[in-house]
Amino acid sequence: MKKTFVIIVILVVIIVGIYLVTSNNNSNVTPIDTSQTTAPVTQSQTTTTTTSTTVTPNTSTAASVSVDIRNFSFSPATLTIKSGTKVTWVNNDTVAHTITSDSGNLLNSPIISSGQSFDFTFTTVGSVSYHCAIHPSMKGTVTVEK
Ligand SMILES: [Cu+2]
Repeated sequence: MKKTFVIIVILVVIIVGIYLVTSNNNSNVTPIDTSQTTAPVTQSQTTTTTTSTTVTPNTSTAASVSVDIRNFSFSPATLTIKSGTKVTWVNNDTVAHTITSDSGNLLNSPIISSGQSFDFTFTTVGSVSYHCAIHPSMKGTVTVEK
C-alpha cells in the first residue's frame, strides 16, 4: 500500500511539472507576439517622415540667386533673373555697403555690415540699376524677365 501511494505522488508531481512547463512556454510566446505587433507601427512612421522630407528641398531651391559683395564691387554686377526670384546680397567685404536704386526706391537697404546680407524678391519686369550709397562707384544692374 505504501509503495502505491509513493508511485501516485511521483506521478502527480510529474504531471504537475508538465503542466507548469507547458504554461511557462505559453506565457513566453505571448510577449513575442506583442513586440512583433509594435514593430510594423514604427516602420510606417519612418516611411511617413521620409516622404515629407523629400518635398522640402524642391521648394526651397526654386528661385533664389546670391550676389557677392567683395573688394568694393558686386559680383556678378549684371544679373538677369525670372520674375519672382529672390536675390540675396552677401557682404563678404571688410567694410559696410548698401544696395540702393539709382532712381526710385525699389532697392533701399539699410547699411549692410561685413558678414551680413540683404535680400529682395523682384516681381516687376524691367531693369533696375543700383549702387552703394556709401561708395557711389560701386554699381550693379538686375534685369527681371517675365
Ligand atoms: Cu559700399
